[in-house]
Amino acid sequence: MTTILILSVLALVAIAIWQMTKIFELSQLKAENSQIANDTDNKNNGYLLFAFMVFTYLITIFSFWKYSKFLLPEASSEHGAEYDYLLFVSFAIIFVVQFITQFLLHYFGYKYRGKKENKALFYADNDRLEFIWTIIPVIVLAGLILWGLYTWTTIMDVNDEDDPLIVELYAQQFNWTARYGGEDNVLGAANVRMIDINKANVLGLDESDSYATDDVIVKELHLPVGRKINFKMRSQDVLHSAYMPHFRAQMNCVPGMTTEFSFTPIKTTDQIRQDPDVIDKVKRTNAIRAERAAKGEDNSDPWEFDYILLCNKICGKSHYNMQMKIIVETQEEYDTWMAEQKTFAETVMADEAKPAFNTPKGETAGL
Ligand SMILES: [Cu+2]
Repeated sequence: MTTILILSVLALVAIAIWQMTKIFELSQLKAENSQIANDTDNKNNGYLLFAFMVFTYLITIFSFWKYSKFLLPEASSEHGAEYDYLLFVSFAIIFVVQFITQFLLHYFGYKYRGKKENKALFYADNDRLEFIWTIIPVIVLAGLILWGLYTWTTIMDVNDEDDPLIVELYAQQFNWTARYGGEDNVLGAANVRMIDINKANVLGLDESDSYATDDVIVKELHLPVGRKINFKMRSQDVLHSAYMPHFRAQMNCVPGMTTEFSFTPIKTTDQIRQDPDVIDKVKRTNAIRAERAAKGEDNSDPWEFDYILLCNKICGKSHYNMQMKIIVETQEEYDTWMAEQKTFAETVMADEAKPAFNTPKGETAGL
């Protein structure tokens, strides 16, 4: 409310000054009152053009200096490095080209500003120039697109080579559930039509399918480092998007179909926590949280970095909070954790009173 008041006062003051200047101009009858720009006007505009260019360059440098820290840390998946390199090269080209073209645009605007004695030259076209400024972008863009397509097809080649771990990511408004294939690494059949809330069969697993009995349903995703993971995504209600930024992975979750994405995590959670960028981010976040704690506000307990699965499609009003923790650990740690989890047979199929999924330690199950 105060902001609106201040803004209205500022607007009124600006209008008052403008009106007073008008009155002042009208009272100066002898002053030149031409609407046609003279040499001085053109020169001033030329200088302003230069000033604007310097402003854009300075704000670019400022943004790099101030906001680079918000970029993601180094990729934690095998394909991530190439993805990042492609993005870096694209940005570098855009940056260099815009730096040069902005300079030329503003410099020529200044150099050929209006002058009384100047006459415009009639210059219809120049085939060679047009050829040059067409062929250079064509070559650069074709290179980037071909490289991008090659990277895309390599990343999106989801296959069963190298014994991948199969994990289902199940999206619904507004939470994620993950399912492992169990001992046989094969997911049992499932369909939204078979969801049985009374039995807490929340993923709609087919109880008669033998592959489903050893499936493990969890609310915290654990991945063994160095092993290829093949994700199979399903959605219960609307379009969601499984987004794992630190692994440079994203795939839409579409109701009625299964989508796939595959990657190999290369850094454990413990390792990424040692990354200088991550240490810095944790420090900054905890400084803010300490301030909040001092004021007695919420969200003030110290934060520890964790990989995260987010929803990246605006799927409803609690979309912002649709997330699941990801823990990347050694094969041994993963095996120990998996051994503690209950299978689908041990939960839903054995006892109707128990929930059909495992909950992280210290949390109680709820639907
Ligand atoms: Cu969502």
